[in-house]
Amino acid sequence: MFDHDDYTRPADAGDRWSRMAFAGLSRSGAMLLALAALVVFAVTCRSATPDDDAGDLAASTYVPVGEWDAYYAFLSGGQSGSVFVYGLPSGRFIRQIPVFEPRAAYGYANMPGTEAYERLAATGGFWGDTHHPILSETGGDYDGRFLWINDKANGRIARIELDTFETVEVKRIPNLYGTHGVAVVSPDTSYVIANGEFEGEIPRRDPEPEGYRSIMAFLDPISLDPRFEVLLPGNADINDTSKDGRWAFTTIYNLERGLTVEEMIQRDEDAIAAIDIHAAERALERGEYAEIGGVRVIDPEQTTEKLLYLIPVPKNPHGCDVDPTGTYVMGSGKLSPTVTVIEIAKIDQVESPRLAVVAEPEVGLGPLHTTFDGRGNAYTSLFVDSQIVKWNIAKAVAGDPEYIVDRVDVHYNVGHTQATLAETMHPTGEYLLSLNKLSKDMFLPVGPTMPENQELIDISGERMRLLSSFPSEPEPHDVVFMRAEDLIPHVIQTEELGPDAVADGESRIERVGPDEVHVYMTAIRSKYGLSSFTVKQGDRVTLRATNVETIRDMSHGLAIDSYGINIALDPGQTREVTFVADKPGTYWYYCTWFCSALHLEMRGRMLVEPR
Ligand code: RUQ
Ligand code: CUA
Ligand code: CA
Repeated sequence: MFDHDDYTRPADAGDRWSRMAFAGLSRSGAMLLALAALVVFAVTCRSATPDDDAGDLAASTYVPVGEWDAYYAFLSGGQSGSVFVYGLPSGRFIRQIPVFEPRAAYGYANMPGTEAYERLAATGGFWGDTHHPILSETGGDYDGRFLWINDKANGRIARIELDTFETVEVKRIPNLYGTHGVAVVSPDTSYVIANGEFEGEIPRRDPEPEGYRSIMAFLDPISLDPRFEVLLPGNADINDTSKDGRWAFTTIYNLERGLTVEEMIQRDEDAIAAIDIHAAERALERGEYAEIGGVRVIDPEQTTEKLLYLIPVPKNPHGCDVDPTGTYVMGSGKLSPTVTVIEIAKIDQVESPRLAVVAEPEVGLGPLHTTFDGRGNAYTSLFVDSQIVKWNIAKAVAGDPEYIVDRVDVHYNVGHTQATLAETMHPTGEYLLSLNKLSKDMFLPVGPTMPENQELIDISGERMRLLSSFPSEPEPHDVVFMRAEDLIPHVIQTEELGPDAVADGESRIERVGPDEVHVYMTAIRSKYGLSSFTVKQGDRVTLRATNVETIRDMSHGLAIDSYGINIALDPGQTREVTFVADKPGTYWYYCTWFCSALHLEMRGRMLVEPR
């Protein structure tokens, strides 16, 4: 065994300095310290969960060979532009769902002329910065239909169908600068909301910072086109919604409307903005909007009815989380060691929005996100302290000083944290994932940049138990879970042969014009319908291929050597690509999925005759 301590840079001497210092500091001193630590990253020591035997911990994540995990975990793939699917509790990596990037194995956006390729090209290109996966809900519970995810880098959002785990829609959101927070409007996914985190002039024209605004877009969940948008002061960061379809919330960390870091941390308070969706819908009916970029845009300052409430939250808050009962929305303080608890029913009933704040428990340094177990406890990630802190909501609201239940060290600098089904009205309170921004020396070194680290924590008991850790590509911001038993019935086994399918025995080549040919091809173990076809140099070739297998998992591919083509085919699937056969000679096509003992023999020739 390697002693990996030999391979690490020396850890900072000030182990746990931040929390110890915090204990003896005033709140404003702690805030400054938090700010400094946000920049330099506090370093803590790795520590196992002390009371537990390693064997017990291993046993609680062990899933026997051939058996299935209890949960799907959908992690945002960060700058990969994908969604990563893991099984939990084992931490098995199951699938990468390509969203904003091409992936040849699944025939996703890997060739010009395919639907997915053209969609990405038209909306901003072949990479993304995905942050927040969200799941469709019916009646406040996950219905297993769709997953949406944002692309902060290109103002986009995408929809994935969970029956096939495929990305089926990608749209750029008009008028929006940097899609960041996304959420479904509970309980029935009446909208998908998306925040533009960056502010700017709307519509985009010559830069004039005085007029900068940001936007929350209310999208049609299927088409992803905005039904309307609402202008906001400052910037819109992370969002969530109430459980009754009425309220959309977002944190704003820059009410200063500053352009530099220094300017953005001037004030002691920023806000959670609450948008009354029903009031916004009534404003639309009264015509109280401007049409900008083809979208109905509401300015809350111009409506007859009040629809925007700004509730003060200290200081540059980040996470915005509604508890499973829909009673509270919580802003995690980031530069303040607090979580601000707002009672949703009070927002439009109190004289000043400040009076809707019913608790502001101190939880530790750098609180970023809060999640829930459905038993009245909240779990807040502490970026600076590198901890998950468990606290009791009712006690905090009642002013009982004993609201902290437990803390667990994580490795290191946690951003998002999410408990199983915590976004629904029925969390299972079983596991929590800590998505840590730094792994430092946790894994085998792979150069100066290390993988990110997820840690699985058992939250079923009073005390948290850190069970396991597993790495991932940068940067898995956030995660959502589905119970395996809830999703499995939705997952398609094989595609139905469609009307455009090439039937068994009907492979052929047709010349349809002087320089235009159509090729129809079947694939089945272990041969193609045509063992060769001949075209003329310069022909436009439309190649349609069908995988005529009826057995699950019997995928085939059809890649053409040196022509940049790979048609990946699920069982039953038909796909088509058009290309110009501009190079003369012999070009083997071959199967890219290892499908049988004669997989290597599953090949044929495209013969391109010189003109
Ligand atoms: S953010 S680490 Cu893009 Cu979700 Cu909070
Ligand atoms: Cu078909 Cu390999
Ligand atoms: Ca601020």
